[in-house]
Amino acid sequence: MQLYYASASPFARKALVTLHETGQLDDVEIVAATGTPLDASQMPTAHNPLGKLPALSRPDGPAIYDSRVICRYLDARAKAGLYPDRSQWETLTLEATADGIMDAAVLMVYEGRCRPENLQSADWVNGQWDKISRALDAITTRWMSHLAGPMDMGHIAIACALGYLDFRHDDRAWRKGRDALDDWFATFSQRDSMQATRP
Ligand SMILES: N[C@@H](CCC(=O)N[C@@H](CS)C(=O)NCC(=O)O)C(=O)O
Repeated sequence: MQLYYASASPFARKALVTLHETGQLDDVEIVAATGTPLDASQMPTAHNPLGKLPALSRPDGPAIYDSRVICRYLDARAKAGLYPDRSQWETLTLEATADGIMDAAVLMVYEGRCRPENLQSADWVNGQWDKISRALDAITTRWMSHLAGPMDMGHIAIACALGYLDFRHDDRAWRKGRDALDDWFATFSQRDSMQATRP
């Protein structure tokens, strides 16, 4: 298999952390790719027509994409149990929350990087941050007991989302007033899979 990957992509990191955690690293070649909505020339568009990372090519079927699909596939392939039956909908909702944080955080970066300065909107960027902020508050009020339980895909996704906030939006100080989430992230970040995939 080949994983199309960029170390700065939190979505690609989700896939790579999942490979680490499920013991499948040796089954995959990591292929570096890069791009933005303005330039897909170095993106694996033959494998993902959307021109986004990650994408995974497989010997036993067509390439698959979207980190949620790839992580679910890798979990099923290794029978790793990262989407436990007893909490399937919670796990998927937590993963969706993390992906939404990443989407908003990536759009904030693209606004500054891909749009001409005179067309950039501070209100729009702040609106993206408001989504992130509400999601972080929801995690601290609703999801800490889930995060305290056995690791599932929700844990991996949230950790990759928080890692991206540190990487790209450190100035927004997401930890302020969210001590429990900060503590959880500090502990989760010690895992080999997280250390090996730091952006
Ligand atoms: N929903 C997708 C989002 C993937 C995504 O947005 N990846 C970014 C990198 S962080 C990308 O490839 N951006 C290029 C673009 O939007 O053209 C997933 O979960 O894989």
